Amino acid sequence: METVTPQTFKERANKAFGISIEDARLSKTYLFVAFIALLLGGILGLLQGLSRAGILELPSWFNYYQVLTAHGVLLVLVLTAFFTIGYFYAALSYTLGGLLPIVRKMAWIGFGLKIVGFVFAVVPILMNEASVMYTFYPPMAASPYFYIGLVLIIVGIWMCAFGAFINVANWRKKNPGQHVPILSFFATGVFVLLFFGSIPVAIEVFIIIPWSFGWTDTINVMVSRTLFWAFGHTLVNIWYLTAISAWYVIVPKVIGGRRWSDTLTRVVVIVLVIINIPGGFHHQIVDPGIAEQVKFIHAFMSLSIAFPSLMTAFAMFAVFERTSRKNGGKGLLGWYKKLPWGDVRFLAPMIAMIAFIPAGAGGIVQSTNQLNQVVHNTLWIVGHFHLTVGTSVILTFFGISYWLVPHLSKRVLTPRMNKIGIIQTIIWTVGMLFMSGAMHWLGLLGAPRRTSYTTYFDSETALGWDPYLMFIAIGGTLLMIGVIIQVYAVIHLMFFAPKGETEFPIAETEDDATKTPYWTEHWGRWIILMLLLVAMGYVIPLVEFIVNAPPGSPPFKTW
Ligand code: HEM
Ligand SMILES: [Cu+2]
Repeated sequence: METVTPQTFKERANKAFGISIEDARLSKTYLFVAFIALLLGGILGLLQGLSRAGILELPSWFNYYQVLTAHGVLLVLVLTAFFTIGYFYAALSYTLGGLLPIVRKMAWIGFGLKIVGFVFAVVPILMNEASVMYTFYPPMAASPYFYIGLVLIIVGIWMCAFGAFINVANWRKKNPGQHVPILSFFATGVFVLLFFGSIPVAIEVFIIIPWSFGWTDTINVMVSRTLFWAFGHTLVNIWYLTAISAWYVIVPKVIGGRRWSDTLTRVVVIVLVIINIPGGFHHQIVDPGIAEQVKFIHAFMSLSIAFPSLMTAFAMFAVFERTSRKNGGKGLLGWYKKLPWGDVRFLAPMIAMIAFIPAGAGGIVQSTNQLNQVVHNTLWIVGHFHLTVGTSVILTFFGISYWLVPHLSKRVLTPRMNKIGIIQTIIWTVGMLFMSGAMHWLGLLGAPRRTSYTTYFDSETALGWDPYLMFIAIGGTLLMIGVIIQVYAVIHLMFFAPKGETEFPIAETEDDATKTPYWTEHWGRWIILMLLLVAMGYVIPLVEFIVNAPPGSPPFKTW
């Protein structure tokens, strides 16, 4: 138990000298791994794009499905998890006056577990023993070591989640009656979702491991898929919550403005945490054995996410307009000229927000039963998530990296690096427009996802896809250039940029802001509500899958 005086001293020290060296090292290491994953995943993405366009033939020892599995694991698991943890741990350290030593230790143990788990998962992929994609749906069965790796990754993430809870709880005890600083509030929401959302996938993996070893004969396929998406869908909203934390808190500061309503911001976090998990069946709209009513509940819950999203859109544009007018912006729309378009810390998240408009609209399309039949398992879906996670989320992360990395490494963002960042953002945007646009269109033309290049015996329909597949190759090439520039920027800002202080940009609320009610801090309540909704969404279908179980399936190696 620390006494009060050294803590306040530490807090003051943090303000004066920035983040402590040890906390900075932790976050920097997490971010470094995230961007190496981007580099490797990007190379694999380009290989896929070229191979699907029929331009490149992959060797038999590293086939399309190995590449696809590794691309998915590296980008949606490694990159996002490591970035999220690196970013929020920096935020916890900065806003709560430093990490507790025990918390720092937990985050390092979590780091080690995740890296060891990753090695366990990747080796079977490289040996062609785990070409099951990142969704690893049974009855496809990988080498058991692949799943053991996943368990280690999950436990590693739990270490970080509990570390965050301990740090926040400690701060609250020392600051009774006060609101947790807003970024730490976001972090709490994210780690609550990470912890509860990964319980179902942990259960799934524990069912799969004995089956993949051959100790149990069969597996209940529907239970596995359902447990997977209870997690997978939550993961999506964890990225989303991480991205909007920067939109609400960082972007207003970067443009020289104030935050939108603190109450509204906290309500958005709470609502997302409560309503997110029971939406998973929108990934299983065409799956059999799920009552229509249950699918309807999930469709309703997924569409409800649109509500906080619209609140976010409203809040952001209000901040933009208000700040620009303060700086002399005139007319109905003329104020947009007063925004700092030449500042990569603004441009990248701004394009991310704009991309979220078509991305969210596509999501609403897919959650609709009839339209889902049209796009299910086509390249449309791939186009959709390259817009959501591959643009909205990732561009926000890129934008964060231009101040967070120099902040952590006590260096500065030079005008030259800023310009490189602007170029990177534009290349990424154009590349994604090509690639994701073509994918959406190809999906409507019936081109399947997760399928290596084939002309289906020169079928006319399949040959008709060829010109659009070229756009995937062109877009993919641009994106690869973008990846290289981005990784260069991060390495430069981490190790080579000129020394100096870089601020951690956190916007204040308006001076005349009304006081946020204290009930927003009652996390216990929100978690109980969340669990009630999870029960509403999942108890009936899971009981039905188990009570009326179809014959289970033995493991299959389909590749
Ligand atoms: C250089 C940039 C990138 C390129 C060229 C690229 C390209 C591709 C291609 C061609 C596919 C396979 C389509 C299929 O056969 O189904 C794919 C799948 C995928 N990509 Fe990317 N991508 C890139 C970046 C990203 C990023 C940044 C993310 C996420 C953060 C991402 C996440 C995914 C996921 C989750 C899949 C699906 C894997 C699966 O179906 O199992 N990609 N990508
Ligand atoms: Cu989802």
